[in-house]
Amino acid sequence: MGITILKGDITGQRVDAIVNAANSSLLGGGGVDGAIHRAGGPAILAECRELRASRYERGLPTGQAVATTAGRLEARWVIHTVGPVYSADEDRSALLASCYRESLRVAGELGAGSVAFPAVSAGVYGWPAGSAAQIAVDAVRASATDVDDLRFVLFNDEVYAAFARALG
Ligand code: AR6
Repeated sequence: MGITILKGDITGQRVDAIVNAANSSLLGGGGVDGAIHRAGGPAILAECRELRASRYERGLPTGQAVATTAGRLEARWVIHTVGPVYSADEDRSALLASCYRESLRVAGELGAGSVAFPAVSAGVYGWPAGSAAQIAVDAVRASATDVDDLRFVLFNDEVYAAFARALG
C-alpha cells in the first residue's frame, strides 16, 4: 500500500472512496462533512437518511464507518465515519484508530483500490494535530487492506506538517 499526503480540499480527489469525518446523526454538519455534502449534492444526504431509518436509528456509533453514494463527486463512494471528540481526561485514541480501520474494512468490502482520508477529529472535535496524525498513520499501517492508494488530504499547514512528521 502506498501512503501519500496532500494539501487541499478532499472533495476534488479522483479516488474510489472519500472518507467523511461525519457525526453520529449522519445528517451533515460543518467542516469536511459540510464540504462533502455541498460538493456531492443531495443524493448523499438522501442515502444517509435511509441508513438512519434502516440500520442506524440511534445514529452511527463513534469509531464505525458506513458507505453511501458520492453523488456528483468524482469518487464512487463516500465512507462516513464518526471520530471521537477529543478529551484531555480520557484516552479515546482506540476509537480514533477504529475510524481508520473500519473505513478501510468498508473500502475493502466495496472493492475500492484508492481511498482519501481527512484528518478525522482534528477540526471541530478538537484533537491535537500531532496526536491525530500519529494515530491515523499507525492505524492504516497496521490494517490488513487491499487498498493500494491511500491518501491523507489535509486542509491546513499545521495538520499537513503533523502528518508529514508522523509518516517519517
Ligand atoms: N478537505 C479536507 N479536509 C478538510 C476540509 C476539506 N474540504 N474541510 C475541513 N477539513 P472537521 P471533526 C479538515 O471539523 O474534527 C462536522 O461538523 C479540517 O481542517 O471537519 O472530525 C461534523 O458534522 C480538519 O483538519 O471534523 C461533525 O459534527 C479535519 O478536516 C464534526 O464536524 C477534520 O475537521 C466532526 O469534527
